Amino acid sequence: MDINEIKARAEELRSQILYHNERYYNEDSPEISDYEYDMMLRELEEIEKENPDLITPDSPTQRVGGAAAEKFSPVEHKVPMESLHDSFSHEEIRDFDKRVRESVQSPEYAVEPKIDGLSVSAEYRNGIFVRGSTRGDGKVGEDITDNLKTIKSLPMKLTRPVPYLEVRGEVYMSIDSFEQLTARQEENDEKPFKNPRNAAAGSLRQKDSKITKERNLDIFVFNVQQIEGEELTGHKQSLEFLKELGFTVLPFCHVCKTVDEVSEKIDEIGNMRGELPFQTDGAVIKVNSFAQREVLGSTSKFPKWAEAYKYPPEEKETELLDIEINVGRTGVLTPTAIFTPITLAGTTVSRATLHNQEFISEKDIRIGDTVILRKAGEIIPEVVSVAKHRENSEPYQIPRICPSCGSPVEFENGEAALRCSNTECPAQLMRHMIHFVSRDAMDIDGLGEKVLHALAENDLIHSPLDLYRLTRDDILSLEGKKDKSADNLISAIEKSKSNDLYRLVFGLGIRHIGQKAAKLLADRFRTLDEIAAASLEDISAIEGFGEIMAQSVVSYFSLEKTGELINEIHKLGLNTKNLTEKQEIKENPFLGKTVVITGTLPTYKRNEAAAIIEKLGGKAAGSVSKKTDYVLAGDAAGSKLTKAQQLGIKIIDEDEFNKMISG
Ligand code: 0OX
Repeated sequence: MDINEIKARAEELRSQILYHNERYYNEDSPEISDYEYDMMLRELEEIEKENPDLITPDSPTQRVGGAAAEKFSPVEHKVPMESLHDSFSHEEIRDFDKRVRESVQSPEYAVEPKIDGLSVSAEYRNGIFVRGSTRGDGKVGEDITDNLKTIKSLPMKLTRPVPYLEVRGEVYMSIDSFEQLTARQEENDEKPFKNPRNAAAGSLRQKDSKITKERNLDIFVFNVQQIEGEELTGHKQSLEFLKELGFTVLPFCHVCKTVDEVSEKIDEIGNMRGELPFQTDGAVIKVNSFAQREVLGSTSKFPKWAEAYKYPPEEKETELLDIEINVGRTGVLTPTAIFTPITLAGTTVSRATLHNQEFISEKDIRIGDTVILRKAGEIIPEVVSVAKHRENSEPYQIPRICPSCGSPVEFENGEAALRCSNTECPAQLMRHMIHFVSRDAMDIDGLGEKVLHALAENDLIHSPLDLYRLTRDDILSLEGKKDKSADNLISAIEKSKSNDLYRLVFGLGIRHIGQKAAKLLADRFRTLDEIAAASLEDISAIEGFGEIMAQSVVSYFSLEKTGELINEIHKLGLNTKNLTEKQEIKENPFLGKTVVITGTLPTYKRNEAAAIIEKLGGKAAGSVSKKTDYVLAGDAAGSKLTKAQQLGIKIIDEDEFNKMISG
């Protein structure tokens, strides 16, 4: 790869990792496995190691972990809750051992499973639990005392009144509890969590600890962070001490003298993983002696006396029984593999997405094949490859006819996806409605897939807006709907009319517009009508908006059908205004001004300068017009600068820009 390709790859990895961070940390809804995430992060770290000038301050490699969220009050960790450096091979464990032996003699290692949960701290005074907090970024976490009190395996009173003790442990949800929770959520038409870890995270971050209690969380305690009145000398000894005090400690911890023994124990734990009642994503290797840990110390991010070993995803063979084709919200046909159920990483799986025709053809996946599946310690299974074709099997082609409406399907603009050409396709409409009512969109309680299907089958709805025309009697006509649930549904639908604008914009299902982009549109234009009237230039100028996204918004709002839809939205009385007050911005030279940035600036990237302007209440626009207040020009500024000069617009360089923002 030449340097430009490397740079582009680093940028791509960075933006993908940031996207997946948001799904993982803030939405508890990851789209990829931890293993895939780790691999991306590692590739980026390697690129940055070899090309340090490509490191950006916002690179995900520069962060220590999930930042403390704002919902709970902050708790400062007197002893930092450090994270672990990851290894993916025995070779790397040997390197770790070599590094350790450079500083200490004859180290003993404790090898234990790495529980896939959330690290927390629990503090005790005179043997009584007084405070619990999340790890946060390792220095500051969130106060989750009430939520930790709901965990039965965490003692509220220790067997001895130790004057002060802070322990660290991993809160997790057992596979059993996770499966029960998923079943309950599906029953109630709620979106289930993707895996036990996310379920544990979502449950621990609840403001209402009654919900946390229902989720049945557990904890394994594995470290003494601080203690008064007791001398501890090693890890194994401290686990025994913790057990005596009434804690549930990690179920296995083997002390090893050699690195070969460490590798053996890592494999032993690895072989056990499938049978354990909780999820593990690796093993942790720790120097046992606390005195030796002191000598080894820490880097800026990790202790030098510990290392995580991440197992490669578990793989298993099964038979591909069929390929099911589903039609998505935008008409895309998605093939799903249906296979003989198998147990993978602790849960039973029988389906996996096959993405598109390209994926199927590249791997030459055929019905009847023996395929290799993996689950990367997660709940989302994937087909890795074909182990064996069935005799006389044929390459699989997705039918070129929509399975829902029989219309022809086409590849669109060189995309890998096949799309149904019928915009009125019932399957598309259904997926569109499911999206419209979903948690991130209009968030209508009690309106899940089952009810929507029943309403559609009874001809009561054909589009999302039909929901606002439903009567109590319509709902009562559905099987199993009683007075109370009909009233609840009607009031939930009514309530959604006053949702904030971004929910409606996201719910419209504009291609390439996720919730974040919908928020940006709502923040920038404030009303639905303003968004609909916005030009391509204005939309493209929003920080965080790419060309494809902006084009998609303009195309969507230029459709006659959309115009009719907006009229209906107004008639039905849905809120179309941004209800979130714009933050008061202090008086400054950019407040309310339109700025065009052109050319290469000495230190800022164009989008960085645009972000500063937007933050100060200005607008960064794409082209120069009479409405432009300033042009911020860098090197090789072309026609925009010329036009600005012709129009007599004030031109500033980066120095002046800096003075204006600071002054
Ligand atoms: C786990 C686990 C996590 C102590 C110092 C750095 C990491 N998830 O099971 N962390 C640690 O150790 C800390 N041990 C574990 N077993």
